[in-house]
Order: sequence, then C-alpha cells, then structure tokens
Amino acid sequence: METIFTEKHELRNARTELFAGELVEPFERPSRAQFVIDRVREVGLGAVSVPDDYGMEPVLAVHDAAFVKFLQTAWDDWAATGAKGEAIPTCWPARRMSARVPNHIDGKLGYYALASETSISPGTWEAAYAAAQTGLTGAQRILGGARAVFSLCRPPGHHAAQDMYGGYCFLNNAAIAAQHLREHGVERVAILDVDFHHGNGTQDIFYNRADVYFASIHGDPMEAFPHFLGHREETGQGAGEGYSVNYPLPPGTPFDIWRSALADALDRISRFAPQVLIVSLGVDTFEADPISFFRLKSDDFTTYGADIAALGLPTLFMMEGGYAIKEIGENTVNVLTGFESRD
Ligand code: OKP
Ligand code: ZN
Repeated sequence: METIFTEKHELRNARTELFAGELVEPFERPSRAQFVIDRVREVGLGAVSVPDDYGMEPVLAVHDAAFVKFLQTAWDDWAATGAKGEAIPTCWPARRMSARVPNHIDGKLGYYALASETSISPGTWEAAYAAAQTGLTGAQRILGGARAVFSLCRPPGHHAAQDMYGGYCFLNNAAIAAQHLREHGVERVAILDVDFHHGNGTQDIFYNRADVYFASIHGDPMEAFPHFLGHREETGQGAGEGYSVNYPLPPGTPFDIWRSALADALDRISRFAPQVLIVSLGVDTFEADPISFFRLKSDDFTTYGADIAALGLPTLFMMEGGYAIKEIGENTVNVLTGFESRD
C-alpha cells in the first residue's frame, strides 16, 4: 500500500492546548506523524510519496470562502494585536446572540471555533493546506485504480465543518477527498469514521446528501468530545435521511462490542454500494490513549483492518487522531497490514 506524506505537517507545531484549566503541550503534536511514518518504513508497507498540489478549488468545494480566508489570516491578525500567546477564542455567539461575523480577530475566533483547545499558531494554515493535499493525492491514486492508499494527514480533519475549526482540525481532509471523488466520476462514496471521537464536521458537511454515506463509531457525546453531535438519533436529513449512522459507545467499551458496531456499519455501507470507501482512521480507541476511553489492544487494530478489507472496496485510509504516541505507529500500521492480509 502506498503512503502519501509530507514533512510540511511539522508547520503545525502549536505550543499550547487549553486542557484541564492549563496550557499544556498539545496532544496533537508533530511526533505523532513521525512515529507513524517511521513504522510505515519499518514494516515496508510500500512506497512513500509526497503529495501533488490540487490548489484551492477542492478546498473551496467543501469549505466556506470567508472561513478559509479567516484560517489564512488568523495568525497575522492575532499577532498584530500584540498578543503574547497563541490564538485562543474566549467568546462565542451563544444562544440568542447575533450570527454576524465580527471584524475583530477575537470575534472571528469565537465565530469560527467549535472549541477552545485548538490554539492557532504560525504555520497552521500551511500545514492544514498540505494535509488536505495529502488526502487529495490519495483520492487521485484511487481514481487511478489503486486498491488502497494511506494518506498520512496531519493535522487531522474530521471535526472541521464547512465553516468551523476545532478539536485539532482546520480543514476536513476526508470531506475534501470525498467531494473530489464525487466530482471525478465516483457516484457513491462511503466514509467510515473509526476515530474515538465523533466526526461531527464530516457528518455535518454531508448530512443532507444521499451520495456520501457517513458512519461513525465513537465515545458517546454525552461523555466525550465533541459533546454536541454524534447521537444515535442522527441519521441524516432531507435527501440525506438514512445516509448517516452513529454508534455512540460508553466508557470502557472493549473490542468485541466495538467490533459488533463495526460489523453493523460495514453491513450498511455494503448495502449502500459505494464505489469507494474512505476510512477516517483515528487510533485513539487504544486502551492506553490519554484522552479517550475505549479498550482496544494493538492486535485488535490488525483484526479490524481485515474486517474492513472484506468489503472488497477501493479504500482510502486517512489519518485522524491517536495520542498514545509510543504506540501510534504500531496501532495505525496494524490496521493497514490487517487490511492487506485479507486483501
Ligand atoms: C481530535 B480527534 C478531553 C478534551 C478533548 C479535544 C479532543 C480532540 C480530538 N477532556 N479535547 O478526533 O482525535
Ligand atoms: Zn479522536
């Protein structure tokens, strides 16, 4: 399996994350991608290629133009205020307040952020753009006939919506890739989100559409981030009714329960009959993940990689979360080698 990867991810290197009332070193840090690419090379997964540049058009096919402009200029606007630290929102358009986009960067941050843990730092836009191109290049390989590709995207994307960033995400890499596939002759795309957290951004982007199926297995939002989306009742809207499915699972969920949810999701995806499957691959379901509460073991990742392969679909794996840094390489690549073992 070919891996798409660029060192430009290192440009996303925030110094701060607001966590438990303190500014800490971000969980979503450059070494994550380094450990994953090291493991890809160690097991000899396949060629590692740098992404091509598809420009802004595929980004703007998913994201709001003013939101993208905000991401491009946020750091400079923030720095111009003389702020000493990184850009963190401190106020939001909460219930019954105006939906107008403010001029001041403090207002813009609150308008476009869905959470406050994700500090904007210099280089954030450049890295987010490179991650989107990494996904697009993977999609292009699938269009060229590849059976499976791994886009090692960083920063991740699944929390980013049409006009929202947060949860370590800025551009929705999986949604941009899916939309690109749709515009290049693929009629039906399925996105399977196995990250521990609900893929609220991806779900929201395709919620009223019947051409992109979305399935997510995640920590129950009553107990876990992003807290405000990912309930079982969310199944799509309008033309998209029945084209989203959610499996919120409780704290302590072991692999056998998680795997039953996966089996149901794969069954529904199979009945949707997509031409391409995108896997939003987060390995924060691991038992030792520092910010999550499922109990998957390293071997379980191999097992479920094979389960996914049994669908027999051209598959684009895209990196999302996973914060047990020491094991992130093994766990991620186990999914990919598990897939290939069944292929
Ligand atoms: C990004 B991805 C825990 C707060 C969690 C943000 C988590 C973002 C996860 N007390 N904060 O889906 O892995
Ligand atoms: Zn996650």
